[in-house]
Amino acid sequence: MTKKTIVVTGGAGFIGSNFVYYMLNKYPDYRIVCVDCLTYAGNLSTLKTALENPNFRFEKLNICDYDAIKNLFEEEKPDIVVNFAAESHVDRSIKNPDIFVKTNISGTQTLMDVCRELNVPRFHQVSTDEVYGDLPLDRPDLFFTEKTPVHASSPYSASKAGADLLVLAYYRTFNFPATISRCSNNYGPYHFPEKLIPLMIINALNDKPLPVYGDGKNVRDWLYVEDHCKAIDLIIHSNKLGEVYNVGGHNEMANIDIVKLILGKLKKPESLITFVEDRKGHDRRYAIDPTKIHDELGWLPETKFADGIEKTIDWYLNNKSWWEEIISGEYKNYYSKMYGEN
Ligand code: TDX
Repeated sequence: MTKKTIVVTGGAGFIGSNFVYYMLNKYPDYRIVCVDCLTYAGNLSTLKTALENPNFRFEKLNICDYDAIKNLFEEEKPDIVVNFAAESHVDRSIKNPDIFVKTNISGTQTLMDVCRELNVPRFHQVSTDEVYGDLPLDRPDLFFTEKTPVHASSPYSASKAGADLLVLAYYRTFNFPATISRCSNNYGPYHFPEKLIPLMIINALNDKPLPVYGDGKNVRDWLYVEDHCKAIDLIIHSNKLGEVYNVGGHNEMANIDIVKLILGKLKKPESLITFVEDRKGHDRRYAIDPTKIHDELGWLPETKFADGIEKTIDWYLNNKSWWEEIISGEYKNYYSKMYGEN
């Protein structure tokens, strides 16, 4: 494999950091340049081991800052840019849509404009199945395919859909060499504690109530984060351009079943479950049809949920200092505003 320089934006976040480690391990000759502006969800301690690797560089930059990104790209001459940088929490987008539009849409546009200006040969946009809206619970035969119309429900998913449309428009108008992946819910190490799985693991460990929205019957299609990294690796090393790939695990589960499973694994009582007010506009079910990426690129999810959740719980048990530092900081204010308690 020829040596490449890959810029990973949002590489201090959950999926981005997993991708940084995946690539550093798999391609010891590659240079991985991480761009992250270290918002609340980006954490340098996540990249501690990567920072010791001479093939890794970290730059604290905002993807909306055209000049700074251009300077970096002029210096590094990336072969590939993979854009993970995004505001990603639906509940936060309901409270404050503004930053979602700025980072997710304008940030993507800025990155693509720099890439066009400097003729970067390849750009990949990491997107989400949420751009398709949701599916009804009583139609288990329905799945999102790449042909499903974009139909976002929350300010978060609308901002991701907006970015996707821009990427496809750049491909069509400027022949911009881009691809998009739309993944289902990821889980695994370094998942920020505001999201369902880490929040429930951490609250259970701390004997705190587990806040389940609505009736808990909403369904998500869970994918172990490493399988997602493998899919992106295949896409960016393929010669496909202008294509969208759905990435999902065919692993649908109701929220309440996940919560009960976590409690069972941690030997904590189900009395910790607390049903709380539903999320506004709460999507009912996400389910991905990953046939295209399987047929064209040979991707299949490898980690079974039973194994992935075990590994994830172990990771949170073995990395308490990582999440304890987060939940004792600014996150405390978010948590009490969101859930009305400390
Ligand atoms: O406290 C909670 N209680 C609860 O019942 C939280 C945080 C969530 N939930 C429910 C809402 C959802 O039905 O759990 C489900 C999963 O919620 P999140 O972890 O917030 O994920 P979701 O809204 O499904 O979006 C996630 O997957 C798609 C990511 O946050 C997105 O960034 C990604 O694009």
